[in-house]
Amino acid sequence: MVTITLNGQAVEVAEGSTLLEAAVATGVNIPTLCYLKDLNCIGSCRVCLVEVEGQGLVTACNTAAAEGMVVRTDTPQVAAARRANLQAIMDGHRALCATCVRQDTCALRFLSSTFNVQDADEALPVPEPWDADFPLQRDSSKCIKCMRCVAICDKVQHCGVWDFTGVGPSMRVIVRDNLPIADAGCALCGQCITHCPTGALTARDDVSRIMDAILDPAVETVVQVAPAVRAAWGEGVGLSRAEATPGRLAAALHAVGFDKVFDTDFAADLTIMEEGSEFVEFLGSDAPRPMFTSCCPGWVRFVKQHYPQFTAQLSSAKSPHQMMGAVVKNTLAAEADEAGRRLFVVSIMPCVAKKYECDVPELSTVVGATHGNGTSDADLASDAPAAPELAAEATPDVDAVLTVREFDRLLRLVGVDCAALPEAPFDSPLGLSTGAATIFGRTGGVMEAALRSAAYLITGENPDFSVCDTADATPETPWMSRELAIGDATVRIAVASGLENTSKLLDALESGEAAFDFVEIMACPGGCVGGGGQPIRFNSELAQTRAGVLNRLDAADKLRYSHENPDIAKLYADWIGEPLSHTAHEWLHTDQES
Ligand code: HC1
Ligand code: SF4
Repeated sequence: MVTITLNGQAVEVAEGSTLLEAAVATGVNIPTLCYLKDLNCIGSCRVCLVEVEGQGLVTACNTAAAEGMVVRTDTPQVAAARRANLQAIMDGHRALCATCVRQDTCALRFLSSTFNVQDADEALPVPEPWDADFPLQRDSSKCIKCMRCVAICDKVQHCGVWDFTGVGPSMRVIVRDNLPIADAGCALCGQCITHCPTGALTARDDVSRIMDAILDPAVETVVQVAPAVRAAWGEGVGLSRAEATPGRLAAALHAVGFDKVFDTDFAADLTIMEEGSEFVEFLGSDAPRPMFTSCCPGWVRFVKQHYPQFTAQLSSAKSPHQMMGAVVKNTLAAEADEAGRRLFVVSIMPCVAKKYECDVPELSTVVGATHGNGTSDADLASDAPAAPELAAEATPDVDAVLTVREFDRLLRLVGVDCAALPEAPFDSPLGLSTGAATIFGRTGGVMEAALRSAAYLITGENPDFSVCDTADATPETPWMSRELAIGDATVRIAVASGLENTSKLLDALESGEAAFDFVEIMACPGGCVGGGGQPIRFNSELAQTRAGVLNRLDAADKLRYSHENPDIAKLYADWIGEPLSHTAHEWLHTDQES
């Protein structure tokens, strides 16, 4: 330990601590813009200046606390120096706060108003060209060169999309090698967005498309909401965690004007039926190990771009929200058609990559090709109802995806008073789900849900697995692994989240240093609860808190096994037959190598 004097008080801090860490540990606030703990301690914004006796002004984020140091954070001189540095940053920033989607969560705006910084009186920077259709959007004129995106993308997500060029005032953040963003190896995890202090990085805004669909009488809007959304949506509309219940979420979706409100959790249960059955078949085969989960499009994009040798080992199951879209389009299209309406499926997701996933041509459904026209296949239950004729037509499973941030904005736009809403159920029959589905939203949840049902399929009994949680992954233990006895089989599983951790696991698999049967990967640290489309609170990592919400919902659920969801059983009886049937393959699986 070392002892320093901080604002007149003697303070003991761990050896090696920076002055910023010493201040945080003692409850003294020092403003920061570029600092990211352990990842980006470069002192480039110079907003964390403090005064050290004998040294003058130094940056707190990268100055080590030394025995006997006398430090002041609270003098007018320190404040004036911070203000001058903030003004210099603002002079190079195109501040369009009135229309910026980050206006409520922008660290620069907050500090600028606190420090009485003025709008730039110099020529504003001009935004560099950008692909307006790409799900990740960048406005270079709002970039303050803090390098947080470079650090998170390189050190946590292993993608290396961002780089910089030039030095001093001419330094610019760029896409590596000046590549078009679509060719730069971006997984679309969105972590650069949630760690950007300003509105320089955002997700493509699709709110207007959804408003147009809601207002069009010829369109029947069907919305679904991802597992991890229920743990975070209230953050952006001022609800406490106790107020932001799944029932109030369903009510809010109705209040926005969606015609049908379904739950992606239902489709997560369906995914377990398909992927769990696929895994049981896989276990009995000599296919190369391991089988990988496929529900995270950030991970799927990453493996295809960075480790294509593993692509063939992805589960063929579509992700739950795509399965939901396929089920909706196949089972409800005829009814909508009779009413002269066209179905439009919207997913509310904690995710930016889902905006890409819903546009993948292979993830579409040929409505009318199977049961929509009454031609049931052999494995369909014999008493299944024949649906009216429909012309066979390819349609995306999901028409549009909104992030949670966009959804919260939609609620504010429509003026929904969420706190006053009485709770409402999700619509039937695609709204009932189990606790196993709810934990999909956090790392380890898909694995646990799949094993709950795979074990039942193998032994005929419900197992009692402990939680597979990698929230505490460290550089030394980047993934969690277990060996589980299921019936006569020993199943070796591993779970990783974050793409740097994932690369370490893939490298170990490739070198033979590790061997597993089933591996769950989620691109975002902590899983979808930490997703790139979730609400932003500057310098707060909320994944673990949100995971706690999902774990509590699972523990409180009367149904905790996907195979016990009665509406899933009915969907199979009425439409699909059984897991891995011909219809299941047509609706719910995809060729990952195409
Ligand atoms: Fe996810 Fe999934 S859990 S991918 O993290 O498999 O986005 O929540 O919706 O589809 O169910 C995200 C979350 C989500 C899918 C499910
Ligand atoms: Fe999207 Fe979840 Fe994957 Fe992140 S972990 S990219 S939020 S699906």
